Amino acid sequence: MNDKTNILKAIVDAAEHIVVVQADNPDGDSLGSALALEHILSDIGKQVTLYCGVDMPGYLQYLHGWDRVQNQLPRKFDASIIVDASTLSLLEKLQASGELGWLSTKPCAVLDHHEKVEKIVPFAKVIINEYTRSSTGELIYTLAEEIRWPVSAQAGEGLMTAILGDTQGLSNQLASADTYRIMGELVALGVDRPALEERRRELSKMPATIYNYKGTLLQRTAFVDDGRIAVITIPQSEINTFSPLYNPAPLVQGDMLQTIGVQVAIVLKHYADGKVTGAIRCNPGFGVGAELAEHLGGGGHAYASGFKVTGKAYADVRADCLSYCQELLHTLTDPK
Ligand SMILES: [Mn+2]
Repeated sequence: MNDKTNILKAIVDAAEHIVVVQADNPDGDSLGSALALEHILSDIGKQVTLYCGVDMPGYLQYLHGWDRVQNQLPRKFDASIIVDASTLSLLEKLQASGELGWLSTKPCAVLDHHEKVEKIVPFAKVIINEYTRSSTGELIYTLAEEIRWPVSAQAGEGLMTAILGDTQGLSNQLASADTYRIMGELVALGVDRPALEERRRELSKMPATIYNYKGTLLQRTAFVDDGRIAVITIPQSEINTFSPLYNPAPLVQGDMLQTIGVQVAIVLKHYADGKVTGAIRCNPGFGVGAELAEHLGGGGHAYASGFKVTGKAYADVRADCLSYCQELLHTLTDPK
């Protein structure tokens, strides 16, 4: 075992009660990793509490145990493990509640796979951040192998979910040969991927009213800049009727990006109080999302970003968004 793995093992060995912390942006990797650690550490006799400052998103609620994640630290614990984030900027909920200070007084290990990290958690005793790993779940599997922590099928289900989440079902560049090896071993452990997939699909099914509404949105899509940008606006009345049932942007953005020629898909929401929000998604090679969102006071990643504007006329926001998006796309295609 290398030094870092030894420190992780020592932190776990010395603790009776361990808190597994997910940052303020939970996803399949962080929740799957947290649930896997809960099983792995329970199986070696530890008490485990799962913490996340924000609620688990609905699309993850097919994972058994998601409802054990709580949004407060327990009164007493001996150590913590932060999964899938090494930056303080994603632990704002703990900062706001004053609990971060509390966390910092106990031994803390960070398990992550993000390449560029700013504001690194300063109080961690050990940070194991391997950016060659597809996911934190994959990292945890290799650590369990090294330390010889047994991995049950239940733990394996969390790890598989973590890997599939970050690799988009083993389809993106993050999936390495070792990722496939580990997936094979998880199947050998008894993890039933088809059953997992079926539970996920069952949970993400839409009501018939939403199915029909999706048709309306597709009809209303505007294609601008020679079809490079697809844009839809959702007014307050539709937000009231449909948003409680299903989030409209992810309902159509995949189809918008699957339209020939489309480089950027934008879903605007126009609220009655004048607020305008935008969800931006881009196709590979056209990652203007972060810059476009920043121009409008928002932020995010190259391929997925968002913004919120208040105090400006909707028509002006839409025009500004589309013209700046065109400018960014044209800079990409005609480099100066
Ligand atoms: Mn991840």
